[in-house]
Amino acid sequence: MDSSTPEMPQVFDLQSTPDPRISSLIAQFSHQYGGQPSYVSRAPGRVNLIGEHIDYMGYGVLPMAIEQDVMIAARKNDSLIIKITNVDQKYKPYECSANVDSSFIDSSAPQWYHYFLCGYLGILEVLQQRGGLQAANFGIDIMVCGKVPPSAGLSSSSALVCSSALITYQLLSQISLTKAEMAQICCDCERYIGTQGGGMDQAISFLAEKGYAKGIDFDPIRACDVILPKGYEFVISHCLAEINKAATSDFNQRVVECRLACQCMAKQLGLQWKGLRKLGDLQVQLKKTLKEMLDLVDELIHSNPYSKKEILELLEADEEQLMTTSLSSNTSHLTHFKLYQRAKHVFSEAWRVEEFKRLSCTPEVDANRLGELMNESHVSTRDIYECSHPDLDMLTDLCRKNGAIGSRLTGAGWGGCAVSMVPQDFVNSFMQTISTEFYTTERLKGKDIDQVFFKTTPASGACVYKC
Ligand code: ADP
Ligand code: NG1
Ligand code: MG
Repeated sequence: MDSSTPEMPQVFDLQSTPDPRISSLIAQFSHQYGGQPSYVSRAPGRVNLIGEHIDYMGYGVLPMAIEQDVMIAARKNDSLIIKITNVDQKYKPYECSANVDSSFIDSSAPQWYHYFLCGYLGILEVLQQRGGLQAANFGIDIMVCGKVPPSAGLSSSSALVCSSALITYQLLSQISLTKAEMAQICCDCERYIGTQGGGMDQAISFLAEKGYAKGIDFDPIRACDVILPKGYEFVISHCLAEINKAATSDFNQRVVECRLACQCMAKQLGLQWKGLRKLGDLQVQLKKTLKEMLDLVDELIHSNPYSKKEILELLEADEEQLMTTSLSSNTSHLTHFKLYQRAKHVFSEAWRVEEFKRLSCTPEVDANRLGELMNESHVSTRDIYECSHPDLDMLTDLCRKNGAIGSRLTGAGWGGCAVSMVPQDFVNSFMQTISTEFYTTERLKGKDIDQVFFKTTPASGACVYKC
């Protein structure tokens, strides 16, 4: 791997960058496998400041990487077997042939090691397509150490997938891939787990830079720096409800509802609807502004849920066709779809991202307005996208009442974390009050408060350490 340009994931020499956590991971690896790893990869989780559930519709988002990451220590073995272990005993060890394919990942019953296999397969397939690799003639010893709170909207899944792809890439090292290419590969291969995400998490995990939030755009994936207002802190608070997005159909249901909204609008406008899957692409074809798209939703879509029968009639399609053009295996059973509400959220949220980016680069930035946009985003995800959780709503309310100028759910939702924008002068009293009022012993159930409630600043992107 060539790490000589900023476009490539960086490789550091561990001798010159000692780190106690890496040393501990290496020691545990050596104990498990009887020898040192060749490399350790690290990929961060992220907090999304604004732009929720719009990446998969082609719209830009505004995340920053967090300090918490997933590290993987690895070396090749000559057994043709991948041995996967985790420093956390709750994730049981697993072994499989190095010659697996994506059908091996059972999306109806996702397991933790499937996320590793997603990243591994993403790279293996690229090597098969571009590097002429026929079959794996190697095995790999793996040990994972993750610090991103899992199932909490901080992207622990993608940190694991990206770290896996990066270590596989480094170990097999046959072709050169840029950070943006790695991000796209990881966006595609994480879908093997079943969720049809849009690429935000993988993009920020690779393209993050210390000190900067990033405006991320898609098709192709690219990132630009976003300056955050001075005098404010971003605080992450976990409402302590966890949800694994691959284990339920909620996430894909939202993706499918947006896709159907796009296709039903396109059909009524006489466009070729079958190839259209993203509201962002529909907007480009129509050459309209986001405000005009919001009006178009009022004109073309009714606010009652659509039955599957009504959609089939509108699209002049049969069930089989709808399966290939629009649905996923875990949404084929659904009988009703909320097209109006989902499309309204997507266009309005895309507009809020644009507004947030525009305002944050003005010289006299109006931080209160940025906070308002975050609050409006929360209301939209809660009320019309219906992806919040009562505890998360209560927590964001509490944050606003105690000094946050903006507070919203971050990540997919249905539980997980809020991100709040808090004036620096109030942040200590804010942290104190939320600790006492929300993080009671009964709620924490033995969890360490520092791992679920913390200030964050933009961290750096994925990299590799040579052992
Ligand atoms: P998130 O919002 O954190 O991305 P997801 O539901 O997408 O939540 O993914 C959570 C899943 O990722 C977990 O159920 C687990 O399978 C996997 N995972 C996350 N962190 C780790 C870890 N440290 N070790 C093993 N698996 C992990
Ligand atoms: P989390 O909560 O990290 O699993 C998911 C998607 C993102 C994005 C957000 C909502 C994946 C891998 N991640 O994030 O692409 O759609 O929800 O904005 O599917
Ligand atoms: Mg995830």
